[in-house]
Amino acid sequence: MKFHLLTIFPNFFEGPLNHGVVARAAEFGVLDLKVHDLRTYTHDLHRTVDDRPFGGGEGMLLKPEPVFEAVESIWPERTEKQKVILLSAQGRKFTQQIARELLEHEELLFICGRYEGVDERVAEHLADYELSIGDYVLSGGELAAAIIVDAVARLLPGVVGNADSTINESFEEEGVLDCPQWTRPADFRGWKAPDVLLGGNHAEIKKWRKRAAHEKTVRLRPDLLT
Ligand code: 9D3
Repeated sequence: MKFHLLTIFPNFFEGPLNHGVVARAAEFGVLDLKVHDLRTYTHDLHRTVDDRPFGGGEGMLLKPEPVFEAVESIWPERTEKQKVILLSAQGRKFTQQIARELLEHEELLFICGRYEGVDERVAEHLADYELSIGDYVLSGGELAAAIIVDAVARLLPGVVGNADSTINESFEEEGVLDCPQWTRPADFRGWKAPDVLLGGNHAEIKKWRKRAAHEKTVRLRPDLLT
């Protein structure tokens, strides 16, 4: 699978995407990541990518021309398997279900918004998806894009050790959180791991975990239960 990241901060992704699962996917050749500097697609001396909003208002917007030109230059003949994703604070909220849907495409191009936003013609006439990662204010789309790349890349076959370890995950089939877990030592500063988990009664353990997962979901994520 191939991911393109279009940004005014091309160095931004050196940290988040060069570690762990995403880096391994790239090494194994199941993932190809390309970062593109939006300013490459400007023509003026100052390499201008932003301008003021019509009708007035705070701040600046990303201009449409460099964004359209970048996408048309990266994909001179765009096909059905190539999808453009605009990251914006107004987007549909990214979920595990959308991660699974994105996995079906061959190539994804992420447009990282900056400033107060992006000219609406990018959302209307260029992007296939307009996504947000949640209801909080970021300073741009780069972190959001890195998060979505991570969530999709780890689902690629052969990545997490990925025969079936990503098939039954929280939020997806079950609608409850993972059960709480403990490791050694069994007694840490007087806080003990539950006895049932230390014994070998697997039927009891299974029952206990199901109950513990449900209780934790009620406490922290009642919205998942409905
Ligand atoms: C006037 C209100 N604006 C600033 C407080 C709205 C606004 C503009 C631009 C809010 C955020 C941004 C920049 N954010 C993104 O580009 C962004 C984002 C986000 O802020 N939250 C969650 N997901 C995303 S994806 C891209």
